[in-house]
Amino acid sequence: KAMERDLRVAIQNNELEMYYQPLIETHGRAMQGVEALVRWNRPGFGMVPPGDFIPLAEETGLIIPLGDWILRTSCRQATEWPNLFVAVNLSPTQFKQQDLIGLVKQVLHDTGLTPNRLELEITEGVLLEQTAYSLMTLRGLQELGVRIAMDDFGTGYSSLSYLQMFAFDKIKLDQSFVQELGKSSGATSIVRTVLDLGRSLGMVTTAEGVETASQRDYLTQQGCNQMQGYLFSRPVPAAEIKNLLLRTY
Ligand code: G
Ligand code: G
Ligand code: MN
Ligand code: NA
Repeated sequence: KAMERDLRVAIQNNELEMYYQPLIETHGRAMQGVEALVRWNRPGFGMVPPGDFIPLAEETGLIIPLGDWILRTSCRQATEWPNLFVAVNLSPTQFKQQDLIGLVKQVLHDTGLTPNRLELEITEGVLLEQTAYSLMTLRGLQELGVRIAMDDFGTGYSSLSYLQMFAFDKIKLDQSFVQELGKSSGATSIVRTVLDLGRSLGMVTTAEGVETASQRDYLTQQGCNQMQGYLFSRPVPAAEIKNLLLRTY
């Protein structure tokens, strides 16, 4: 397929770029970290969203070199923002790749990023099979000093049992619940309950997809630790993060 060929070339030719979206600490309303989100400026096509090419990269195995590039680039760029952490998404194939722990260790060493400034985001789909192996991998990453976030929390099938089994450092409440706040009492209860649950398990809670001041205010009132969404900032190129650091939210 043409897209597969082009993606292969793109990884070699630097057509990919990392964008970063601020994560805001609720009380101080200051940027505490960023989520790294990959973009592909495909010649002749313009910006291709990751939802279109990450699945292709997963199917073709290109996710391994692509994921390596994403992790390295994100860690290197994060060293320019001394007080921020960087959160990098790991796809299922990346999570299961040979010696992921060795790769993360090597990238931290090569870039000089302190381990406690790296967060890895995984979805529960990653954990569905090979539970023993997944547990070992998660523990090994945490032993490096890296934090693990459960992404898109609430959208999968077995979220609660995974929370019991795996000691995540953070849960990221999926944006679908945040966007229903104030519209459906069910979603409002779910948000409150997930935040309580995260807190009682000693996990940091983050809400994604915050778009309105009333969503922000409800999440603040419910003790959500961090927020992310268009209300604060869209994902931006690396060069723009320094300007956003001076802003209040
Ligand atoms: O950036 P955007 O909101 O369009 O991302 C769409 C989807 O692509 C999300 O599910 C996101 O997790 C995924 N995605 C974005 N960037 C990366 C990345 O660097 N690595 C992986 N594995 N997935 C990513
Ligand atoms: O699946 P994951 O959570 O990794 O991906 C985050 C996705 O959510 C990215 O595609 C990002 O661009 C998108 N996103 C971030 N903030 C908002 C928001 O406020 N509203 C919406 N609709 N999408 C958002
Ligand atoms: Mn994510
Ligand atoms: Na998410």
